[in-house]
Order: sequence, then C-alpha cells, then structure tokens
Amino acid sequence: MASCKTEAKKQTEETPTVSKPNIVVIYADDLGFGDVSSYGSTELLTPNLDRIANEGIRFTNGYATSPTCTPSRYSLLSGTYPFRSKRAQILPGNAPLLFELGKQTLPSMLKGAGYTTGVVGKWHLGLGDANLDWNGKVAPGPLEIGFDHAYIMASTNDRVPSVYVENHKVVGLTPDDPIQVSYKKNFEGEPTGKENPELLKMHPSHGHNMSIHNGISRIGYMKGGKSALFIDEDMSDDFLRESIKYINDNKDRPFFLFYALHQPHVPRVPHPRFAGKSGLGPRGDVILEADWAIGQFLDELDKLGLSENTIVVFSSDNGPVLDDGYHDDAVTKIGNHTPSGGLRGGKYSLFDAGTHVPFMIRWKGTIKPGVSDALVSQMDFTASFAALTGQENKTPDSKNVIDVFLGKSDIGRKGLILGQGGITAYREGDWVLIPPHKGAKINKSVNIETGKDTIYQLYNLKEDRPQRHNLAQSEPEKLETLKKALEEERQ
Ligand code: NG6
Ligand code: CA
Repeated sequence: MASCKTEAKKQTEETPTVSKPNIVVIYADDLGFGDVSSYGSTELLTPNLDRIANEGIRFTNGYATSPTCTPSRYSLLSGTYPFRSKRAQILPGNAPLLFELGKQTLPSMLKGAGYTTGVVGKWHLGLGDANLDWNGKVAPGPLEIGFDHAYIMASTNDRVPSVYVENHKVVGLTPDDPIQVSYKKNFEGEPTGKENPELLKMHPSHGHNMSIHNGISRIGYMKGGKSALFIDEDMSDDFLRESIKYINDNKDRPFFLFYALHQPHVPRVPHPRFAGKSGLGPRGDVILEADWAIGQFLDELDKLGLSENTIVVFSSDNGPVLDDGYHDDAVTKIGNHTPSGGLRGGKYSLFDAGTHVPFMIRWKGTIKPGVSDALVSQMDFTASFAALTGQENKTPDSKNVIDVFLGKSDIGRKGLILGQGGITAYREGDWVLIPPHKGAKINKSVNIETGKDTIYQLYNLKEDRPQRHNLAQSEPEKLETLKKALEEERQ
C-alpha cells in the first residue's frame, strides 16, 4: 500500500502539466537554410517568417530527416526514420498511400488528446491503393491516418493529377469528364511538353515534359478532369483560404493544422501580385508569396485572439535547389543570394544543406524568444507534443524534446540519422558522419554536390560549417565512436 502511494506520488511529480494549445505546423517545400532573413538572407527579405523567429525560438541546428520531400514528410507525420520504409522515397503522383494503417501518427496522437486535426496543402505521401480510381472515393489517405479534415494537392505541383482532393473527393470534378492518370504512357491525342513545346509558357530543363496543364508540362500523363485542374498562380491563395477557413471552423476547440506550402518547389508560378517582386526570378517571388501568406495566417490568429493559445512551428522539408527541372531564371537571377546559407550541398545531397533547414517555434506569451543551438528534428514533434498534451508516444523514433521546443532546455537529440532510400548521414553533437556511398559526386541536372564518396567522411560542423575538411583519417577515434553511435541509433 505504502509503495503504491509512493509510486502514485512519484508519477504526479514527474508528469508535466498537461496543456492543449492549438498546434500549427507550417511546412515549406525546398526552402533553404539561407532563404530566410532571420537566418541571414539579405537579398531576400521574409518579414513574416522573421516574426515567428523573433517572437519564438529560432533553431540553428534544426533538421528534416531527408534531403527530399516524401521521406521527410513521412517521418514528420509518423515519428519513424525514413530508412525504415523502403517506399519512403520521392513518390510518383499515382503511388498508393505510404503509411501503414493503424499505426500512431502525429495527427492520430493529437486526436487522442481531444484535438481536431487538419491538413491543407502539399501531400506527396501517396493516396489510395494500387487500383485507385480518381473519380471515386480517394482513400485511404489523410483521413485514414488521423486527420479529420484534408484539403490537399493530390501529389505535388509538378506531378499529375494536377488537382486538389478534399477529404475523399477530387475538388471540382464533374462526372462527364473523368480523370485518367498514367505514369507509363500518354493518352491518345493529348499534347505533351516534349511534342508540343509551342503550348508551353514555362519550358522544362530536365524531365517534366509529359502532360501539359496551364501551359506547363509535368511529370506523368493525365486526361480529363478539366474542371478540377488547379491553377498554379492561385495555389498559394487556395491553401491560405482553406487554412484560414479551417482555423475559423475550429477556433473553439484544440486544433492541429499541418499547413503544407508548395513554395518554392517547381514549377514556380507566383500569383501576378508577386511576379517580379524579388528581383531573383520566380524562385524568389514565390518565397515572398509564401512569406506574405504566412503573414496573413498569423494576422488571422491575432484576429481570432488565438495567438497566445497556438504553437506555430515553421520548417522546410529539404534544402534548396535552383534548376529543379524548369528554365525559370532561378540560376540566372540568383545574384548574391545564397539559398543554402553557407552550408554545403542542397536538395538531394548528403551534405548538410540537404537536411539542415530553417526551424522555428513560436508560442506567444509562453515561449521566451531566443535562439537555440540544440539539435532538433521534425520527427520529434510526435513525442514532444504527446508529452505536452498528456499522450503516450507510440512511434519508434520520435524523441520527446518538448523542453527544448519550449526554450526550457538546450539539450536536444543526442544523434539523428538522415536518410533517403537508406542511411545518408548521421549527425551527433557538432559532428556529422557520412558513410561511403557509390555514385557520382555531382548531380549534374541540378548542379548540386551529392556528398557521395567511396570513403567515410567526418566533419566538425562547428569549426567547419562548409564541410571542407574530411577528418575521418585524422580523427579515427571520433570516427569509430560515431559509427557505433549510428549503429545504436538505427536499432
Ligand atoms: C525529381 C524531379 C524534381 C522534383 C523531385 C521531388 C525530375 C527530373 N526531377 O524527380 O523536379 O519533383 O523529384 O521533389 O523529374 S520533392 O521536393 O517533392 O522531393
Ligand atoms: Ca521538397
């Protein structure tokens, strides 16, 4: 009896005070560490992102788990390292849902805490099964992994089908013009970027020469569904409108919103309000567009009186790329802007800029504004917000770093495995280990260093931020320690 009491007492003492603020994760697509003015950009100013950074905590060692989109999103939502799932790699637009049904996810965990959960924006995590009919019930998808509401782009803006899906249905589809999708062959009589360049307003540089929609050729073939096709120029406003609607509809109860922007992923097509505004070409323009939309969203939280009761997280799914498949002036107009902010590599790369991204968290009135150098990962949202809301984390790899997220501690993750179709790198403390990988050293189509080498690479990021000095030879003990730590972390 006595011991029982002690146990109970111990538990209450150790259980943190449960709190249920609204949680919004705003997630950019391919935004680099150096693309944000609070992270040092001087050529491109992002006042609204800076608002989040200045009113919250700006993390200098914040990571996605992968240098590409699908695996990063997968681990953010599932609390699972991408290397644990073979399919967690860039998916075609007709891929089946990537998640295993029935397993805990960030939204399902929050649902357990009484939240209503929503996703608006880019999905790129697969939908349906192998025989999905886009004209019928589009499932399983977000609603089957824990979201109560979804307004998503079916895949990504450069892959067909170029439509939005609201809950289980393609938005705006009419029965007289059904959608057909193929990633194998074109539909007879349909123009393609390859055969009909005269129909294009933006030309592909590599890939992206299949079906044409809105004057832009994409990856994959589609036919029909004309009334359902999205307009690239309106996409940012569409996602902002839906996000604002979601928080208005749910303002009276705890809500979680995953607001997944499409910017600055290709094709970069700003609304005319932003065209030419950055002087850096469409890539800069769409970043300004995204920043503006975020400002509108933050203003709406203020208007609804929710800013002090809402955690706002901002990060990006992977690092930056200039030419990612279209001739859009991203390379020619870059000027003095450095999207990677001095880190090595970029999107797709094993070097740091692939995964080391802007990462900030605001909770007005609760978090004391500041800067944190702690190692944090998007994968840790599930365990951390579980701790905050009194839930149990059941995901395999997410770690509870809520005190770091709230600025009460500087001790983040011990180590973090990065991956895309396997393990690409391991970060621990100031160090990063890149195991040997076969392959070219430069990804020529995007002009980014891959980070691949046949030997081990070891860098001290604190002393050598641009990863110029491989210390694998001169620091054999450190190399062994990190190899062992990586093995332990992957178990
Ligand atoms: C690549 C595409 C690239 C982009 C990327 C996924 C080609 C030649 N390149 O295969 O344009 O779509 O996949 O980007 O097709 S991500 O941010 O969604 O991972
Ligand atoms: Ca991406």
